[in-house]
Amino acid sequence: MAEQISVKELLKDSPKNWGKWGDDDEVGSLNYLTPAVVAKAAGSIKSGKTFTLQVKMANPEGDPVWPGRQGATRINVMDAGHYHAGKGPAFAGGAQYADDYMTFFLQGSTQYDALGHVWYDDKIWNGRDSKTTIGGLAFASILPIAEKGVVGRGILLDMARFRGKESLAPGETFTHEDLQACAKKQGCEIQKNDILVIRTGWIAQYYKIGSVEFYKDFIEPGLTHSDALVKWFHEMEIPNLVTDTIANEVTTDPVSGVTLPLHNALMRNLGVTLTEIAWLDDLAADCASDGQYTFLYVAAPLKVCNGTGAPVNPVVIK
Ligand code: UVW
Repeated sequence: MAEQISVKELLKDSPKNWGKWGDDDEVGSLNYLTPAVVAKAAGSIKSGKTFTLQVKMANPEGDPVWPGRQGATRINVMDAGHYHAGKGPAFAGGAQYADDYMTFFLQGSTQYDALGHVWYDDKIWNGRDSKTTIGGLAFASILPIAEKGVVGRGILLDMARFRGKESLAPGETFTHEDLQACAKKQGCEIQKNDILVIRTGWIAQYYKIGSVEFYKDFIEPGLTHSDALVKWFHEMEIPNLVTDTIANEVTTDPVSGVTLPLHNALMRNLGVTLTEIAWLDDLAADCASDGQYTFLYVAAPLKVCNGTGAPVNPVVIK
């Protein structure tokens, strides 16, 4: 059996944006979303129809997460039951209330990855030491992304519809050329600085077939690594990749055998922000019915200090 190639070897000629926005930059390719780019993107709004892209959290049907993580747990700590048991706090005037708390993986819902979330060769985004992640991300955490916010022109690339499928199959791959062909079929074109919103139909399958079937021989469909694809993302100055899969790319690259190489090629090296587990089915149905696949995309993950990522409920305005 051939020896497994390392991600370092695979990406040895891959472009990097380290230093491009200064050595202290923590938001990477979001820098492409300048005020001029945002103002132009607002011109994509035609009808004012809105869509939210987060999956439900603490869903009784379960939360789709990367294997090894758990979905959110929400627990009531105050409700009418407490008052009926004589344990609710007595407010002057008689007002009563319900309260709860939730525990969850920061990557356990629709979420932004911090640029320091994934690395190889002991270096994270912008060349910082991976030791800066110990005990909490001291550099390139989710906080700077949350403070900046993400606003730009989004383009839905409905790969599932393009291939005439309800969902792409486990391990099914596609390339940047397929994205361009999909856009063409949809009657639109991917432009420089576009936020790519890619629908595979995969996350909807979690709710449809149930978690046991969903996680069996787990391998997600998605983009697959090539030098040409990384070069294209670099030249197109893509700020953000949003998908309805848990990890934004095919789980294991079928050519190299490397797990999640695009996390490193795009996020660690180019500073492309990754948004995972997005709910795209309602948006996609609307785009198919009115033929408008471009829109204003607005998102801001939660301001979690030192976090490796944070939940987000992006809003699309068509
Ligand atoms: C992993 O961290 C494995 O994936 P994700 O970026 O989907 O959270």
